[in-house]
Amino acid sequence: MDSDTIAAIATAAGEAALGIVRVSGPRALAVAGAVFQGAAGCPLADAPSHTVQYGWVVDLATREPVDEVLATVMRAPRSYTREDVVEFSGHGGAVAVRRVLDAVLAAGARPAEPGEFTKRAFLSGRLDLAQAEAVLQLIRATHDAAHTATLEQLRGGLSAAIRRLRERLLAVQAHLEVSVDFPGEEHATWSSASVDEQLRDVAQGVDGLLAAAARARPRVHGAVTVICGRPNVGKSMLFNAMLRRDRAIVHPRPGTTRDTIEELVVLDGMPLRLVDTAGLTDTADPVEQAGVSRSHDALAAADIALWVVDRSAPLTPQDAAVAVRLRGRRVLVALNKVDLPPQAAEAEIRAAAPAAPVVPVAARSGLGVPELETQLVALLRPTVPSEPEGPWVTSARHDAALRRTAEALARARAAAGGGLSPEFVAVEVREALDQLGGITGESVSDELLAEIFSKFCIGK
Ligand SMILES: Nc1nc2c(ncn2[C@@H]2O[C@H](COP(=O)(O)OP(=O)(O)O)[C@@H](O)[C@H]2O)c(=O)[nH]1
Ligand SMILES: [Mg+2]
Repeated sequence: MDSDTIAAIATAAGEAALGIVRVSGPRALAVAGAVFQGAAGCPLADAPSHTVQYGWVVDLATREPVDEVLATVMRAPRSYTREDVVEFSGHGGAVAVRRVLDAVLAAGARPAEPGEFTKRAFLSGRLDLAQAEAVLQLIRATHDAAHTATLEQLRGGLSAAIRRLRERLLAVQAHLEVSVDFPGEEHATWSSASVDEQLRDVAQGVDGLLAAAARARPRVHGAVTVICGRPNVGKSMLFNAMLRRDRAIVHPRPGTTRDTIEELVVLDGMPLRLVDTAGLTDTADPVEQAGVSRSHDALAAADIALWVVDRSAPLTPQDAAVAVRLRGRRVLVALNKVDLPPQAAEAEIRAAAPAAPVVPVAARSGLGVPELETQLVALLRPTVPSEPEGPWVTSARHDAALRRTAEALARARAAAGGGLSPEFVAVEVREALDQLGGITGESVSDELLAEIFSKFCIGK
């Protein structure tokens, strides 16, 4: 393990009451102590663990004051990294906290890499990999459900479920390996039926986690809400109205929106991945055509379609074609441009999307948009669980690893059922174990670790 002493600013940049510089490593107390002048005169190196000392950070060379701070001392192994840690809480803002960091670096610490504190927490065994990743997700959580799910992961909920599955597989593995090592010996005879039964149990556990993840997806990552309709009905203007800012280009010329644009909005605690799309139309323009094809893809993945219809113009065959596309999907109709004299017959629109509620709006002024949002949430709320029914798998990496586990287990069961010798079953069980171990970090490459932790911010 790396024995450098590292330091970084742990708080966000910008004007703030406090700024925290974190120092971790075998020399943390010496390094931080070299630039700390305690008001009580007690050197940091003598401070008991888990105490706070008031004083000043001073320039190493000149002893000029740098900032007024509280120094928190946490001695190994009772710290985030399980190393000696000192945290200076000083003033926030652009200068003070940076100057404290500079002082600490001058005293011999090295700047931490992104995620290095959490990486050390993982390497020292304080957190497993799923928990370490939860730290990153927790920092990035944009709404309560994401926070709840990642907090559960940080507390080890997912890790415990994975560990239980691994333990059962390890028992199967041991059984198979004995059979491989001592073929034909009495104690080594293996029953493919019993192996299959145990593998089936584990596979059911894996499937259960995947199913819970699929159910939780809209709650944690946002329900995919695709704004669709023919060109020029005001999709982009409605998108902007719902975001309360000018995100997408709005223009009277049809075909302005070429690509899909996605933003997260949180309505009454419900996260939505709001997608603005190119108008659904037949077009000869290859670029617009590519946009239309993306719109179709977005629609295919939608939890709900927000169909925008321009009430100020008669319905067109293009509108009818969109309605056909939306058949069988969950739809909410935004009857737009109600600030203009009506042209489209509402009965015709209701007939085109019989099950869909219709909300009149004027995207331009924002009229009706809150009602539209209330309807949207009312339609989505019953479809997504409000509480986790077990650990929620929230990361794409974990989801992929679970899928590969399920595949390996299916191959293992096929081998066992097909009368193959235990070696063949064992290879697949080993693969399943590796995939599960990749989630919690028992079996991960250094490259993968580097990649995971590089996504962290500096100071975490
Ligand atoms: N009067 C009025 N015009 C609107 C409204 N919403 C959109 N528009 C206009 O309709 C045109 C097309 O809007 P845009 O959002 O680009 O449509 P999109 O092609 O469906 O994305 C623009 O000129 C907008 O100013 C509305 O509620 N009232
Ligand atoms: Mg548009």
